[in-house]
Amino acid sequence: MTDLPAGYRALDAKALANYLAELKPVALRLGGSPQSWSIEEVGDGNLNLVFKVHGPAGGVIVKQALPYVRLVGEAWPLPLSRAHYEHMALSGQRRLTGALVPEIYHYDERLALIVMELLEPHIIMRRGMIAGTVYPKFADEISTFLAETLFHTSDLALTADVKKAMIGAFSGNTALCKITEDLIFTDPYRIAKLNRWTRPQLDPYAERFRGDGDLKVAISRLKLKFLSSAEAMLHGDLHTGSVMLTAEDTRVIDPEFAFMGPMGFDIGAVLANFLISFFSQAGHEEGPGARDSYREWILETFTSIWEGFAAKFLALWETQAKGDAYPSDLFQGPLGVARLAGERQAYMQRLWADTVGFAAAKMIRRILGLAHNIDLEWIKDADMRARCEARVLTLARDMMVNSGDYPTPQSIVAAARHFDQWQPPLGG
Ligand code: SR1
Ligand code: MG
Repeated sequence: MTDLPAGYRALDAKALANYLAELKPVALRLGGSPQSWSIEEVGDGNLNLVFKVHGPAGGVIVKQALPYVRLVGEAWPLPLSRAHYEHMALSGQRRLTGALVPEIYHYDERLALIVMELLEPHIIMRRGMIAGTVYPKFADEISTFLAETLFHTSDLALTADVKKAMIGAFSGNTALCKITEDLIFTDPYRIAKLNRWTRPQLDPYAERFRGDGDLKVAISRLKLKFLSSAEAMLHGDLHTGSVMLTAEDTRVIDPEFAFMGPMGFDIGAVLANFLISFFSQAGHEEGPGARDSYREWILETFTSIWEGFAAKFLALWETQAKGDAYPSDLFQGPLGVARLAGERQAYMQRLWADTVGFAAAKMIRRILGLAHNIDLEWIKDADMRARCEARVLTLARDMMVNSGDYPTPQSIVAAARHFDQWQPPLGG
């Protein structure tokens, strides 16, 4: 176990009530006396404690980091400092996107604890998509979140000194980055103790991926980019479990994996989870085809997320480029303006290619690695689940190795439709 800082203790409901009673603004928000508060531990993520607290006047969420990985237990220590990075990222995202992230009411570095806005009646997006719920505003809101957070923390918007200070500020979040480096970019492609998959059905896929030289080169290039490309402040774990929403309101939560990394990693995370959801629908629909219109919504939204992001990011670049990259002195006059416009298009194409690769990596890790998604895990029939998973794996492998075949979101949508009809061979 890592050494715990003086004063740290993991809180239970009673200790939390006593603690919150001393935080006057929070106690006021809850109203009544601590005895009248209901406190429920609701954490269903892989790492932390999460408490929902209701009082007669209102509610709050309290998130506390544990000194180990909750999913695995005390045998896997994890620094409490992740709460510091989460708090820093959440504050930055709030400043940049307003109400697209929850409001923070209190932060306690010693207890690695954040008190924040209770989001009700919001639910975790992944659960909503398993239930087949349409979120008409999501593409617009998540593309705004991505464009604002990525643009404004990049060299396009920041001067080099400010950007480097940000790199410094996030540079200590190494343990969380290491989780990603291992679980996403390495373990699924080798024999690793924590890997798991639907067995025996996917045994041939797991074995093939471990022996696939082209795939291992492709994932290693992506890992190098993740390790070395400090383009912007990333959320770092932007899957559909990190989004709480209603049809009207989207909030991005849980940025404890935040660091300065390649933009495509965040965008790819969102898109990967849409593809996983798309392929999982066969395992959730009442009968074949019953979720067809929902499938269409997923694919339309997939395209709109990238297109919305690209349009908003380019608009920010055209109007708010105050950073040290692409100095305006070098792009004066009609010729210079035209060159810069062409370069912006080339930049977006490169960013799209990164996004496709990172999305593929995120799809594969959820099927062959440690941490899986309930979109697929909740499919009880193992053969059905394995068929859905084999489709995800097969598209993801092609996206990663033959990324040039996927120059647009529409090209991925077409491939997704194709693979959704495919009857994959299974092992066992
Ligand atoms: C050991 S943590 C496993 C996963 O949970 C988080 O949500 C991240 O995705 C991480 O990779
Ligand atoms: Mg999380």
